[in-house]
Amino acid sequence: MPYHGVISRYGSLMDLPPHTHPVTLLEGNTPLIPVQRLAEEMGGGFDLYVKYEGLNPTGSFKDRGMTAAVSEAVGRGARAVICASTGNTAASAAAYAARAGIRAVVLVPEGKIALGKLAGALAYGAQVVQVKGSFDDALRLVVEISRKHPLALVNSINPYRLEGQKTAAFEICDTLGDAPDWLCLPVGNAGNITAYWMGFRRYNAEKGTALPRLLGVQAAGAAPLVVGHPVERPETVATAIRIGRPARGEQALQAAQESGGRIIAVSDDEILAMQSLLAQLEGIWVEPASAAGLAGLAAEIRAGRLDPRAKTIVAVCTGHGLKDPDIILRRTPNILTIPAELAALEEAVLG
Ligand code: AN7
Repeated sequence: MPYHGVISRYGSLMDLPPHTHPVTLLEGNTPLIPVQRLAEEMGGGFDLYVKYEGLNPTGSFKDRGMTAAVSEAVGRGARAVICASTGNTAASAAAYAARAGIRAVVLVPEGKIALGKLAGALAYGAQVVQVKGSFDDALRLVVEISRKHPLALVNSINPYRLEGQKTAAFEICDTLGDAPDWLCLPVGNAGNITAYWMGFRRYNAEKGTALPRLLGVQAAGAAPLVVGHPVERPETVATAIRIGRPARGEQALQAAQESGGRIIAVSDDEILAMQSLLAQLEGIWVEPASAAGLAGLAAEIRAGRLDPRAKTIVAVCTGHGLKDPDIILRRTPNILTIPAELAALEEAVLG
């Protein structure tokens, strides 16, 4: 059967109102890639998979939630959507608004958004507004303006975003035949971990699949759910999750706890080391934030905190490496340049 996106595939398990008018870019249906060399590198003894969400139409998992939020908004006659974003939500909202023929306004923290995301939002024709402040400031502003004016808010405060994003849990269960023992993923505004837990619980109720333990991973400089209070000046190389006041923080903590899992923090160095390891060992290039789930898993294993009965582990890699090319180029200062001569090439390659 031809594939028509997550609403078409899983709509019967999504709580969307009857007026919903599907707007899709055929998002979802992303690969669950076995990464056994990486598993061995971490110590082995389990099957490890990457749910590669960077292969969605705009390069991140946000497209699953955006198809749902924009479809609902368009169905009730919205002519414009608005969001605050560290980048990926902005690009996704811009693309789905374009697809629907409506306007998109995106607020981003000035100077703190990766190049591929900013370029994406502009390419899809959104009005991009930079805020002198953090993502948290931008979110406060879009909540305020959307209360006063007919601008449909498509941040993950919007419940339909979670309805869309929970389909990734369905796909994982459908591919594996059951839920994994652990699911590891990055946590920023905490919508995605909340949505996954909704999805796994729904499949558990509908189909009797198991419930995984959730390992949510924040960046150490932006870890409000680990330190237990909002972080006023979040800072991390993983700009996607540079968030100090997560909108769904309480639900995320509850999901982690209910699942028998936890939310932890890893350093920027651990995130960047994992980004390189995944790319160079498995050929999967993800943006820094997307390596946080795996970096957290590696840290738990090193500390001897991983339940040895865990046999199947899925790490969600939320965004494509192409979103943030700068981070790689900045870490690679000297690329060899040679004259266009065979002798020079031989010298360079063969030593
Ligand atoms: C690659 O785009 O918040 O915990 O505004 O882009 O559901 O927020 C992005 C978040 C993980 C965290 N990985 O997900 C935004 C935004 C990537 C991301 C997250 C984000 P949530």
